[in-house]
Amino acid sequence: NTPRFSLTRSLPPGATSAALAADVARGLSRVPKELPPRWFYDARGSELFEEITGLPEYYPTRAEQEILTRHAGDIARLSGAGALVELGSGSSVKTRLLLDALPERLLYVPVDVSSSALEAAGRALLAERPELRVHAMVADFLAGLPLPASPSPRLVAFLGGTVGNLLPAERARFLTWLRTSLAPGDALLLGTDLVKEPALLVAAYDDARGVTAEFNKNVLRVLARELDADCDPADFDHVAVWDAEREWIEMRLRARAALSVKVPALDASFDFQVGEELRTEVSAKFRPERLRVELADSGWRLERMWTDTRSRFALSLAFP
Ligand code: AVJ
Repeated sequence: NTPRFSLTRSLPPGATSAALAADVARGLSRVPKELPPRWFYDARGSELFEEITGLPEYYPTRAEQEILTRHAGDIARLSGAGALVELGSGSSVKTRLLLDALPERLLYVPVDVSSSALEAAGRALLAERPELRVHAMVADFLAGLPLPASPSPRLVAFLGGTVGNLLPAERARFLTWLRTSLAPGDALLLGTDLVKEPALLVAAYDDARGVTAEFNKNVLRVLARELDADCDPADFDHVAVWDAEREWIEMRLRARAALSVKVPALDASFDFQVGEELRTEVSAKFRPERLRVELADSGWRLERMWTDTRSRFALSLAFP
């Protein structure tokens, strides 16, 4: 009688704040300053992101949902999956659309850096689905964790466009690593946001209600709590810019005045000039043709690519 819910941490306790300390030491001493986006997602950051997905300006979640609503049946049939591994477990609505199309007796393996998000989502799904088993994993999958053992064939879903948080070279490495981690017959379902009019892209990352600004500034709260850093969100402005050449959105935090962020945990302090920016996220947007090439270059065999009716977002099903 195996339990229907389990949660595994792939990282020893303390590893997370050590990784954060290392990222801060490296990222805040370089020019321009940068931090990886994974540090947004503590409990509050995960909640803010959920709120973002419902904003009128933030179209990716709805566009991807539209594709899943139409094609979850095709995805289930083409993959033949008996297990669903979800990287960055994200929004429960999308998970439900996939689960509804897959066999009822299924192992669901959500992998996320936020244990609070995993607990809440996992337990809610179990209550609705008597045949489901959930094996949640707290892990930074972008760091190349070993994928948990699970029945084959498995469908690995990496939704929301999060693959766009990786820089091109990291993305190529990640896609290659993921392919070599899978067995023949397994499948990847990859969500990617598409290039579109810059005004629409910028609005999606700089919403009128300021929820994205709060989400961006949340990383400062994480630094204050985890490393005792003396940074005040009120000292920074939220910035979202479209880099037309590299075709990605950047989120940044811009110092409103010259200031110094002391980080006792590192026995260091980091100076900001007035107007100096800290890059907190890259969110790449894709062209379907370019995406085909990237998948092929990392060894994937693309089975299908679907887009929503307004061609804002793409879902690709590929085999290793
Ligand atoms: C969860 C990484 C897909 O890049 O659009 C939302 C995160 N950042 N608003 C994205 C995010 C700002 C989101 N991903």
